[in-house]
Amino acid sequence: MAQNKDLPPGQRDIGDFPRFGLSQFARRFPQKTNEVVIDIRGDVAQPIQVSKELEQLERVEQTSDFHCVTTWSACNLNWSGFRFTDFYEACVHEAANPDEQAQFVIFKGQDGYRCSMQLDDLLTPDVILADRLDGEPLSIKHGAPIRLVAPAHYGYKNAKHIQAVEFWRDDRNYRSAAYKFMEHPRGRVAYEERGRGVPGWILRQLYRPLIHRTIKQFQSALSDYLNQS
Ligand SMILES: Nc1nc2c(c(=O)[nH]1)N[C@H]1C(S)=C(S)[C@@H](COP(=O)(O)O)O[C@H]1N2
Ligand SMILES: [Mo]
Repeated sequence: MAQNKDLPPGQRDIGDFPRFGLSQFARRFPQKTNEVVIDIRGDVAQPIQVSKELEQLERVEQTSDFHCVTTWSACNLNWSGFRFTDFYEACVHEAANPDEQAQFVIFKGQDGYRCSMQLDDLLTPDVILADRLDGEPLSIKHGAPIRLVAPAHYGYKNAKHIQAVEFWRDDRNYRSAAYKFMEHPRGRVAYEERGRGVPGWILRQLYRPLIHRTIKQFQSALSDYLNQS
């Protein structure tokens, strides 16, 4: 455990990388994990599907820390995948042609999860669509077949099991998976943008007591699932 490492405000190294999320998703799992298929839609000229095209992109490796909004952090995770900027430029921009004003991006997971990001925040070199962790194909535990890794943003922006990415002019078509206060429009870790309208340091206190039981819940849900299938 990198105990002395400087972590962002309010974060603690948990020394592990647990499966985690909102409790209503603990028992929901992706149906299709052997193949990447991402629907691109929203305010686009042409809705498209991106699948094998991804493999044409430069593969990048990245070691980064992961910060859950509930205050646990997992350090030095070794991801492999494709830069979101490359994905946007090569697979989305020309083929789907999103409206120039389409800054509001919604990610949807095969488990029904959804979260939003601003396009500008996604077009930085450390944001990747990861399909490998520690040299292995991404497991169901961590987002098979592909997930977003945005280390400067809280875990809840790092959508797992991605099945659709939508580019919208505004947030009219968006229903947050959680209570509204739980999702900050940007969710940057460095600025402690944990939630909307509630200071980050208050949410720290509110969330911290939930970590242990949430990890247990997600763990037993996954082992039940793996045992029955
Ligand atoms: N599809 C999907 N993505 C998700 C979630 C989820 O429940 N479903 N939970 C989010 C939250 S709150 C966190 S902290 C991270 C956890 O990622 P992990 O399970 O790989 O640790 O995934 C995020 N992305
Ligand atoms: Mo989280």
